[in-house]
Amino acid sequence: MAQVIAGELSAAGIRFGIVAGRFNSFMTEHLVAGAVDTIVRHGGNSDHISIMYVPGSFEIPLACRKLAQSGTVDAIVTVGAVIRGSTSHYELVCGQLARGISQVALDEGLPVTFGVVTAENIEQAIERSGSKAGNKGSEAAIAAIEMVNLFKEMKKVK
Ligand code: INI
Repeated sequence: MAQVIAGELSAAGIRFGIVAGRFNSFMTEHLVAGAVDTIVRHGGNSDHISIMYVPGSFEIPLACRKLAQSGTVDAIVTVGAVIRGSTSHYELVCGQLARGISQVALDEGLPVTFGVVTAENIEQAIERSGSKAGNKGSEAAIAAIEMVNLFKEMKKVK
C-alpha cells in the first residue's frame, strides 16, 4: 500500500521568520498581519515569530539567507508588493526575488514561502493583500506550516 506523507496544519512549536519589504507598505503591513494572524490561529506562539523588515522586495532574498543561517527559525515567510504600474524594473525585481528565495530554500534546507503580491496595478495589489482576492501573507504562512510538518512526517517514515 502506498505511503502518503503530508504535513498537518498545526503551527505549535514552530519558529517562524517573516521577511517583509517596506516598499508599498500600505499593502505589506496587511500581508504581515495576515501571516501573523494565520500562524497564531493555527496554534503558533507570537513570541516565536521574528519579523525582519527590508527596504523592498529586491532585498528579501539576502535577508532570508542571513535569517536562515542564524539557525533561529524553522521556516521563513516572505511578504512584499511589487506593482508593475509603478516601476520600470518590475520584471527584474520579481525575477530576482523568486530566484533568490528558491535558492535560499534549496541551499539552506528550510521552507521559504512566497507571500509577495505581484500585481499589474494598485487595485489588484490591494485585492491580494487582505480584501476580495485573499491575503498572500496568510497563504504563504499556511504553506510554511505545512512544509515544516511535512519534513517532520518524513523523518518518521521507516
Ligand atoms: N520594491 C518593491 O517591493 N515593490 C515595488 O513595486 C518596487 N518598485 O516599484 O520599484 C520596489 N522597488 C524597490 C526595490 O525592491 C529595491 O528596494 C530598490 O531597488 C533598492 O535596491
